[in-house]
Amino acid sequence: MNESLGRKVEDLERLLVRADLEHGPAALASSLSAEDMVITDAILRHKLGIEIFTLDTGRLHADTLNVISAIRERYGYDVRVFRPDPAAVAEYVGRFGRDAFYESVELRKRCCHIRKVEPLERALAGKQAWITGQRRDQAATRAGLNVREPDEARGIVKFNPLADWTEGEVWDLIRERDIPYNALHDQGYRSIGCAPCTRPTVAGEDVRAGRWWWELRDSRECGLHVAADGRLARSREPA
Ligand code: ADX
Ligand code: SF4
Repeated sequence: MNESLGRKVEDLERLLVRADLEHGPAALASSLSAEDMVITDAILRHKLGIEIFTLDTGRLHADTLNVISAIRERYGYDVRVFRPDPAAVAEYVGRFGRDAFYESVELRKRCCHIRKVEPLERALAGKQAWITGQRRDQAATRAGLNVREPDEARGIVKFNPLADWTEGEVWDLIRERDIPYNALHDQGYRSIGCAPCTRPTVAGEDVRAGRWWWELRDSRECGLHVAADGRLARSREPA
């Protein structure tokens, strides 16, 4: 491993230990994609007390769900799975149609709210800190991301330990440590969300070009990382 990546890995591990000891109970929100697997590996190889959960929206690819078994096989750890409220899903599907998210940004955000945002609230209940795999260079909306930021809406701390990592560094570590990963990444998927809202990207496109690709760039966030009052949760604390 080159020196610069080695230093980033040390920083990552140090930050996770701190999140566990000083900000626990803490949890990693894992979408089961490459970035989250780098963090998962660091948590589980050091047997930290950080919980790892995923939000199973009911619309994920089978390959994404297979990562849960891969984690169990490799590390003997059962990822905690949160699912949407079945009554809320049934109401949306009955009123608007299962795939109504293609019709408008409003209906798309409503679907994300039911399938991701509300389950996230349940997943974070009782937690003092949460950890994400977001990186600054994933999107213009993430350029201001800090490694540590206050989650003001919830009154807890949010850590984005890979904020300054590049996509290449994520993959270098995955190869170096033979970390399990979502098979879709080998089929051109660089950022992976729900199956009907994610497509592979082609050369020259940006990392998140395959997410909600039918929408304008600025609306392409699912609401997990937006403050409750609708503002983007921006950092005010230094790293
Ligand atoms: S997002 O718009 O779907 O949130 P992205 O896929 O880039 O964007 O994910 C960014 C981070 O949000 C992930 O690293 C992870 O921490 C969290 N996240 C996204 N989707 C999920 C999910 N289904 N379950 C748990 N965490 C998730
Ligand atoms: Fe619904 Fe698509 Fe959002 Fe998944 S990403 S919750 S399917 S709108």
